[in-house]
Amino acid sequence: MPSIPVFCGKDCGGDACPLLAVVDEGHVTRVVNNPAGGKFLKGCRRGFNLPLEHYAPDRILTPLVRTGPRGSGQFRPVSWDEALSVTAERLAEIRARHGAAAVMNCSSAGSLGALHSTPALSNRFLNLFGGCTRLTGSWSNGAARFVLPYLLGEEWSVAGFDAATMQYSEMIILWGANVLETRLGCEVPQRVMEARRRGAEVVVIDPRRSATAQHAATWWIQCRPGTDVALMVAVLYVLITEGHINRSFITSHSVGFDRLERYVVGEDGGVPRTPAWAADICGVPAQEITRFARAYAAARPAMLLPGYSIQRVFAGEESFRLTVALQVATGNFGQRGGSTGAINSALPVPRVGRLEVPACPDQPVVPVVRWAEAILQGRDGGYPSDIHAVYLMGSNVLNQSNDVRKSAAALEKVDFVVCHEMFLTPTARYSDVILPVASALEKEDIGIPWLGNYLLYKPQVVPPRGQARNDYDILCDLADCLGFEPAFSGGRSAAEWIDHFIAESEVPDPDEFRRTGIYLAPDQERVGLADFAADPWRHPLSTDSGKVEIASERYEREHGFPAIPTWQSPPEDTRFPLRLITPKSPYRTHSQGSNLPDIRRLAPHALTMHPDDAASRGLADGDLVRVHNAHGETHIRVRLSEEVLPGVVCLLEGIWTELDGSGVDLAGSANTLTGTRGTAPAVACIMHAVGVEVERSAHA
Ligand SMILES: Nc1nc2c(c(=O)[nH]1)N[C@H]1C(S)=C(S)[C@@H](COP(=O)(O)OP(=O)(O)OC[C@H]3O[C@@H](n4cnc5c(=O)[nH]c(N)nc54)[C@H](O)[C@@H]3O)O[C@H]1N2
Ligand SMILES: Nc1nc2c(c(=O)[nH]1)N[C@H]1C(S)=C(S)[C@@H](COP(=O)(O)OP(=O)(O)OC[C@H]3O[C@@H](n4cnc5c(=O)[nH]c(N)nc54)[C@H](O)[C@@H]3O)O[C@H]1N2
Ligand SMILES: [Mo]
Repeated sequence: MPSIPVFCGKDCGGDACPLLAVVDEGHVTRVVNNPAGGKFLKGCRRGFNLPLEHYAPDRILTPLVRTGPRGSGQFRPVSWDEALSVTAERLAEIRARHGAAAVMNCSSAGSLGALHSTPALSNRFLNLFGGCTRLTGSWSNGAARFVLPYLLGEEWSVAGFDAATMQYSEMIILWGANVLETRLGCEVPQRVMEARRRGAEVVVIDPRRSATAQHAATWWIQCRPGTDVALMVAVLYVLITEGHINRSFITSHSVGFDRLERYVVGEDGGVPRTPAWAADICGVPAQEITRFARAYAAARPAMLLPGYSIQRVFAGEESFRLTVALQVATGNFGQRGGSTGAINSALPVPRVGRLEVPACPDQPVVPVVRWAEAILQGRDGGYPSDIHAVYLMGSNVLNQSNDVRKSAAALEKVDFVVCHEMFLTPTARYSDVILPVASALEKEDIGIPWLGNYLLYKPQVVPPRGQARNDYDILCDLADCLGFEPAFSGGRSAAEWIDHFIAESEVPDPDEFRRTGIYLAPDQERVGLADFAADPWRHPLSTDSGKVEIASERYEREHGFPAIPTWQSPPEDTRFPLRLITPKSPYRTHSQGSNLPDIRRLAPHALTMHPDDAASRGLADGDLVRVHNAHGETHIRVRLSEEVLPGVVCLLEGIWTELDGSGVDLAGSANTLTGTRGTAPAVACIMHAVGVEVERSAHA
């Protein structure tokens, strides 16, 4: 049976995993690891489950036009001609009446690759259309991205590391990073497990016994959600007061550590931020904090790998300022087997062509977490435009962004919504036109990894089902209706673009690349900012001082927040004392697969709660509960487990919302409970450590 190289191309932290599709008489029977990826580059169950998605009986196979009210799910099948001409007419009409900025691009990363990238395709299309209102920031790491340039200058974007360098680490600290399940690169799980086998200390800091805490950790530190900053400050306290910090490295590589030091030891007029101080906040015993700080100081080198979870909380900006400060203080910054403590996936990828997005000057922008508010409030509410249409490609925005009810109201308000989708998602139900898209197995592309120095190739494995088409071809036809097809396509078909991208790449043998499905660049052991670490005079950073700005005057000046990172107590609301976390499921990329019974069966959806919290509320395992706060409410079964700390409840993100007539969710969808305020000053989303209360559901 032929085996054909393939990858998912999804936004799942490893969107380029080398896989093989096994095809029997035109049918994909299995997806397995591609041996050309070697011992360390491996796929996960989401990739192996691609056929479930591809062959799903509920895939949308014809264009649809809405017939019932938004959200009702009532549509009629139409021809491609009709769907495209309706879409082009409505968009042109709105542009003529209100200007191109009246269209908001709410696309997301449903598909990634050199060509079939929903973010790049949608921006290219809408910029040529005349512009649109664009969303800025990131669901993923908005707070980290916002703050890191102040510490590291432009070099924040090359401060990651190659996973192969984990072989040199004596200690690996996975701080809010569940790398075995929540992927951050397809090589990391194998490298962490190898490090553990060879005797490295693997410290996992997570309020929940994640798979990584269970299988990879040699030491699991259970910290209350949203309190990592306090823990980091107390670790610094031990390092400073016990003389474990590397003063010469700090002096040669950073500025402002002295200010942070004064804060930590309490010479700023505050209390000394001792382990006992932190223990009260984060629930980690003081002795354990001290023990961890000493072990961290003794390990040479120590790699600190922060997950994004620790910055998707109140004052999330502060956590990545401190992970960097910790790696500088211990001299692990920029060392092989160490890390900068910044975003781990920030390193260049091999040279390859990609679809370009033409610039669009003076484009109105809105922080991603505020997209719905910008629609609901418009110019009168201080937003830059009044939105009349929403364009959606590769996005389940209603489900995946904060405050589902607000998102639904926003999609109800606008005049026109169009989406490119495979499934009738909660977002698609609010669309006027749905354009059916090809699956990952149905399109040729080049895969560009989040983390790693390699490229992948996949041909079209099978032809599209029904009338599905790839996003690129759809947009070419839509651009044709609107009169800018030549500019959009550049005169190339999808296949011609791929040829062109490979010709522009550093891949030495294109035939070999197409045959094996993978190109590994020569250097697999890159260490971000190693040059600067080795010689800060010859390789200064682009910050004002040329060094890491542990204290940033510029940050203080521009945003009015302290120049050094500090612990900021989150607002407390005694009505909602439990802290909700909403991490990723190992079986889904965000909401993808929520509709597939075979995937649902693998892990029945439930709210995880500590037995003590259940006992004090009179709840038993399996009870239907009402989880609620000021943003909304959801009804879901409760699962009792000591996996989570007392005071913490966990609801995996991504389950499709099912709103009843009064806006109550009956499916356990996480974002019915999250708000749109965001962090300050970054305005990044808050999706962990959210206050909620739980009680028995009246629906039971
Ligand atoms: N399986 C799977 N993997 C994915 C994705 C997916 O959808 N599915 N999505 C990808 C994408 S787009 C992104 S941006 C990344 C996101 O990666 P992250 O944001 O890092 O992922 P999460 O799963 O939210 O959280 C990781 C771990 O942190 C823990 N955690 C939650 N809150 C806190 C806290 O306050 N402190 C500490 N110390 N730990 C906390 C959670 O219990 C979880 O085990 O993941 C990528 N990987
Ligand atoms: N509560 C909570 N919410 C979260 C998070 C969290 O940790 N907790 N994580 C956040 C993060 S990090 C992220 S990145 C966002 C992700 O938010 P989204 O990107 O909106 O999430 P997905 O559910 O992956 O939605 C992608 C959609 O694209 C569709 N799709 C798949 N392939 C294609 C294709 O080839 N073309 C097109 N046009 N569509 C395709 C899928 O069917 C799916 O509906 O969610 C955020 N939301
Ligand atoms: Mo993300």
